[in-house]
Amino acid sequence: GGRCSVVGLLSPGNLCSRINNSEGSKWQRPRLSRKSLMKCCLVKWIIASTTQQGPDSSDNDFELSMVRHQPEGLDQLQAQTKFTRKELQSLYRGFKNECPSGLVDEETFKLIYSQFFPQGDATTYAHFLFNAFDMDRNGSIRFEDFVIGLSVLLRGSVTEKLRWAFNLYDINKDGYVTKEEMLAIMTSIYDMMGRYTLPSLREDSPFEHVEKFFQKMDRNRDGVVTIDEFIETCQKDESIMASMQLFENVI
Ligand SMILES: [Ca+2]
Ligand SMILES: [Ca+2]
Repeated sequence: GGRCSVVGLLSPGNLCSRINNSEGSKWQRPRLSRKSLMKCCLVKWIIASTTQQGPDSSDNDFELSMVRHQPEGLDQLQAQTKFTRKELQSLYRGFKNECPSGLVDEETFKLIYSQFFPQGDATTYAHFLFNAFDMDRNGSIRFEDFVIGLSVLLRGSVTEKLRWAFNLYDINKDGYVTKEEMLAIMTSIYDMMGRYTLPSLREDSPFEHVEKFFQKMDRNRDGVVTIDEFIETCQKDESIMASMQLFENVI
């Protein structure tokens, strides 16, 4: 099917295969494959658009007439991301197809996620996710920012991913994650996944989850979680890390 296999991805085994936790040994670079790329909704969204194209479509004309924002040179993007040149090219091709203006807006994110998660309400989650990608907060995401974000999420180190997650959780981007912010993100993910959430997750409400996380993460008990607290706690606590994985499975 064309849907994200949320349930399969949520299993803790998925996490363990990616992180070698013995004696805090180093993050191992995952094997890169098209299959792993295609687990990502955003990637599926743009790749699908190019494969649906008819054989008679004229790419050259399309590029000349429609593309207003060229990427900053593939060389530079290749250096900034962990994508190959070929991957960047196909991502760009799909991106141009879906977004001829060269920019993605929040509405598009909402459409993408409501397509992948039709059983729930993806509106709020799409809003938060969009804001995490939209670094300069101008309401649109350029191709460059889009692939740099994807590169971190799909192929970044654990620390890079956690930094990205922190940025997602820090809704007002003030450098601190409050319990309310964490609850808002978790609730939005639960809302989006609807009835396809794992039974074990359904039993715990988002509120209970957040309470547990927050107790562990707010090490100095000042009511907010900093990036250092976040990263340290996540890296030391396997169960938190597994739960943090939740967000990674809905991108
Ligand atoms: Ca905040
Ligand atoms: Ca704190």
